[in-house]
Amino acid sequence: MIRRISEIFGSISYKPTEAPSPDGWIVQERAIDQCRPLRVVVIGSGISGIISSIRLRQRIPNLDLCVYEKNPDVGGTWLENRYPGCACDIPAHTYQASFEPNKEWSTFYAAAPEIQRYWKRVAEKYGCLEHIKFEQQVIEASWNDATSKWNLLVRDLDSLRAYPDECDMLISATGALNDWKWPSIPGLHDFKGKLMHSAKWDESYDYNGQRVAVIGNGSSGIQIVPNMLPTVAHIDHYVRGRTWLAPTFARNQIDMRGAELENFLFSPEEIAIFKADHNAYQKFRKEIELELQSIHGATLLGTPEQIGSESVFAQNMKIRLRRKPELFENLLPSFPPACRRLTPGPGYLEALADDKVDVISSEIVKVDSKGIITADGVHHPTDFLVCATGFDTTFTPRFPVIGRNGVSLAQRWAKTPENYLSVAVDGFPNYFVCLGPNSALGEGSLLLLIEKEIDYFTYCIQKMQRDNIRSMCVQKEAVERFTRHCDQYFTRTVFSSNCRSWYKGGQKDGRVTALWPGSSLHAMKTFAHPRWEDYTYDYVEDNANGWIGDGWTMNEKNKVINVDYLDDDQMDFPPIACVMAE
Ligand code: N01
Repeated sequence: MIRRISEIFGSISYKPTEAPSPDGWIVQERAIDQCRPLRVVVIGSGISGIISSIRLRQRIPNLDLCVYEKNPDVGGTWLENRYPGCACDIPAHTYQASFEPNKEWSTFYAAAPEIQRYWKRVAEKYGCLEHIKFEQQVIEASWNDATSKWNLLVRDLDSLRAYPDECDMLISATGALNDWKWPSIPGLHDFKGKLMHSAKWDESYDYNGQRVAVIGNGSSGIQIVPNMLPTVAHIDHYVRGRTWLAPTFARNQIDMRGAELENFLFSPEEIAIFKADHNAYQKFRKEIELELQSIHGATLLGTPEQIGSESVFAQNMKIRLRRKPELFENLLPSFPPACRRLTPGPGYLEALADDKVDVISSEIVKVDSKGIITADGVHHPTDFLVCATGFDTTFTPRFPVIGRNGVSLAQRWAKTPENYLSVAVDGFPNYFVCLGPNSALGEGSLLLLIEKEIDYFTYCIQKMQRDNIRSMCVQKEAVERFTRHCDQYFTRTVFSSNCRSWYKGGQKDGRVTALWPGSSLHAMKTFAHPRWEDYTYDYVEDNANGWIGDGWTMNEKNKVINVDYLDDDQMDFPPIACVMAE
């Protein structure tokens, strides 16, 4: 129930006066719940950018949101990556927004175009598109301490004109694996056949009937080899390091359907049941989610799950390589499973055992105009050379991000990408990173982690509005503590074992810079309650008392009195110990 004061007294306005105060006047002319206007810029409209756009608009009043996207469409990695077989190797029903289940995924592991279409639908449904400026690339960001704003330089990719912008809060949602790079192999660019990187695929190129070389057996190479195999004449697959292949999740779901992993399609009848019966869908979805969330123990050295996984994985690989048993010995790693990123690789091991594939483990020495020369002196002629060789994983942004005292993020992270909870860095106020260093997962649900990181950003921005804060910055000590915590945590995990991995910046040993120190359920709890004491704050008009305002609430200032706190649905009824007689 509400009442408008003007109904009683008409609309006489009140002007406060500042009485002289020897210590300075600290009563600030604002209602206690007045939310000051904030401009937030998000860089990127992949999954992180879309979820940020949804949650910020849902939770932050008085928000001016702008999302800059270099591409002509949303989807990020799922828009850009178009190599043959590009799909998510996490089951589709666990790789979607928690609040927007898609009951119509066509396959168990969804392909890139279907994932991109899903995120485009989500962006449309929640009204994100009108806030996204496409083909606009942020090329510089610098913090201005005097104004407590980020000054941006943005390039219009059509006219190539650069123009300035500014914001109170900057969120980097550019993705951890977006900056693809050529491998450093002598002579690579002397090659006269077709040369392509997995992350920059030219879909117009017809490789049918060709002799192909695929360098790299990371998650991309593992998907490319079986998917090119049916139409090419031959594949030389260059495998520098050994790798584990995982048995799939939800094996019982696959067995139930009598399907194979490679062709696990949901039937129209099953999709119709999911759509008609939400409980049936939830049961199915949660069963797969439960499996995804149940393997954290296998990442900790010496646990029964970790020790047990080696023999289960080895047995699975042996069966899948039964046509060429000698390959099993050549591929079996000496490091534990999950040290490098694990993938089930549907069809990969079976493809390696195909007569059209040669697995080459002799090191690549150089490339010439016609092919690849390996350390054993053999020249391997090739028509089409595919580098599935990964990304720049230094986490340094591709454009200058300049924080306090003129220090750039590239300088701050020159030695190692120290951070706080993967989302913040000292010296860079009002700046949050989605999927920054130490935010990837070796198991569990990455989408859950992304959502919870973004929740955390919204809690921080809400605090800035509530407490009249103009800038908040994580403390150096908190960054140092988290860095030390990560270093100690990872000594007990498989990720620190002796394998080359982008989790360690492409090194065999060294710091684990890419992974979250815990499970995704652990990340969910971590991000639920920001530790405000780990930040420092600057206040609007340098008045730390501003948060309490001038004694009014917003409604009262607008001459509206609201007593809905007496409604049953707003009442916090305590549990009753005994029922009293009337
Ligand atoms: O890259 P990688 P990726 N000579 O860095 C080899 C995500 N992803 O694009 O292991 C010879 O993992 C290198 O060899 P080595 C996912 O998070 C997800 O495959 O360093 N070889 C390695 O084998 C994944 O982890 C999906 O000895 C050279 C490979 O190239 C991440 O992206 C799908 C070489 C690089 O592997 C990156 O995967 C695809 C050289 N000079 C990707 N240089 C999903 O399904 C490098 N290599 C969700």
